[in-house]
Amino acid sequence: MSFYVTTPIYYVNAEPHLGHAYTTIGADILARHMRQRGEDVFFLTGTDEHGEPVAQAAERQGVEPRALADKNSQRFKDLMPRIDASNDFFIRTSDPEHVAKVQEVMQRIHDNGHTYEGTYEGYYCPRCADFKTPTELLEGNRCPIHEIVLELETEQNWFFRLSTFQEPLEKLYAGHPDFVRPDFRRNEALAFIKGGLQDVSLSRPKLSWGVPLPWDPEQVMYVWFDALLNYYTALSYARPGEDLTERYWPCDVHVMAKDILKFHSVYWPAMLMAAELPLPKGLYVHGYLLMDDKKMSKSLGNVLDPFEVIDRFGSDALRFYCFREVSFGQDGSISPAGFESRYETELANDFGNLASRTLAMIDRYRDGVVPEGALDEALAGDEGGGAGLATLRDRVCDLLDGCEISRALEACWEAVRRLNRYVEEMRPWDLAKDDERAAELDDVLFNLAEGLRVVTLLLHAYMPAATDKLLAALGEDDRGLCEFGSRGGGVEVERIPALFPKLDAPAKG
Ligand code: ME8
Repeated sequence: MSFYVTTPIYYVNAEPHLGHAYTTIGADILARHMRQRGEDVFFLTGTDEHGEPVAQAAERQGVEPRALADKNSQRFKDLMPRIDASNDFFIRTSDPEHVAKVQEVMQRIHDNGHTYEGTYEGYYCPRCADFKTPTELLEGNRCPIHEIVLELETEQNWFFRLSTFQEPLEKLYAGHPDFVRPDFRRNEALAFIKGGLQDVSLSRPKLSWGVPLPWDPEQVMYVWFDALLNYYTALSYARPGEDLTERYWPCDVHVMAKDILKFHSVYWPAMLMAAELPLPKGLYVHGYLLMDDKKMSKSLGNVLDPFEVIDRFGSDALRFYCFREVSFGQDGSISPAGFESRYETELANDFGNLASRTLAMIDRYRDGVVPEGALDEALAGDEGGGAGLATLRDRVCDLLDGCEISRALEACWEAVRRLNRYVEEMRPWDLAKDDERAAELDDVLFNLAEGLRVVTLLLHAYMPAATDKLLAALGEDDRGLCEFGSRGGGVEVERIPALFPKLDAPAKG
């Protein structure tokens, strides 16, 4: 089966920060996991380059919008291999193929009678590229997200008849309870729809940095219409000479934070209905990474540079930390000190030690060959916290089917801890002293190697680099997911240096 997952396309008005890395890593974990399940995966990310946020940032810096877009888009592109994102394509909305396809779809929406010309008056936030309703504004007509003072703007432009999609959207939500996850975000989206939908402006007359309306080239498309369509247009040109639309559309899941929920849960399905295109199967809306209790954002300036974090902790640790510390779906605070603490206690101690002691004991007691043994019923079973290894794979798959990335990671971590407890309980170092108990030692080492292999395969989507090393050391070439007990003994393993070596200098903060 095919599985198509996307991230938002990021604005190129500034460099990437950890918030962008977070969503991208989340989507990457889903993509990698589904590939391990044998699905035909397409994972898309990219940059949103048109419209006011970029035009204004370029003006402030005294450069052309295209120059700023080229520079920052490249920073986002460079980020992808650094965070081990396995995206199948990187779309730029300045790609001529994207522009042409957007014009084609918008012309269809126009031809289908869903547009008209009118006058708009409202408070416009150039950073959000969005008009705000008076109730959304902070005191002093300030943007609720960027906290900047907004101007009242009046302009002549084209409108999209969003109001006529109120009923179809309500029907969509009634018929697809999973369209927006988690549930509380679905309720927010539905409340917005039920509150009454207003038509929205579809073009901007004063801007030149954008996609011209095919039927009125004096106006450029409101950036959100151009941006949302990236999820659809990318498939038509991601592979030269091949159109992937049939193969992957409709999308399985669009991943994003709650700041852009309205666009994805209301505008986007309405646009697709207007263009008579199939709707995505669902959205997953996560919370914000906070620094000092505020949303990490370039306009507030409280950002962590992902490149610096990776230089210090490595990509695996970043990928792990984000989804351990901040439960996917909720807001959560992160800090350099928090990174350090989880690195030491969970990566170096829990997982790193389990790996090194398992490999070391097989090396020392059995010359580096996993012995044959019998599966330990207690380790396999679900009693004592529901962390049984026999059901681990299915539980993780079910959770990741619902994009529950943190809960699936927690299930794996329970298994890591359970395996560590198993070592403490079984005391293989004592068994090794007694030749009469050689068969018991075989069983323990067999179960440890097998448990570690199964959990490491599940963690591979989260920490691809470290798990690759460990799986190679465990003599496992395949990356497909396995059941506990599916591999017998007789496999050679080798000791490797610490997967998560001690950090040198302490982090500040
Ligand atoms: O909104 N915590 O682009 P953008 C978690 N171009 N995620 C965060 C975050 C934080 N503190 N800060 C940013 C746009 N993100 C549009 C999208 S899509 C058709 C167009 C992530 O550069 C999160 O995924 O402002 C959020 O939704 C996205 O970056 C916004 O990126």
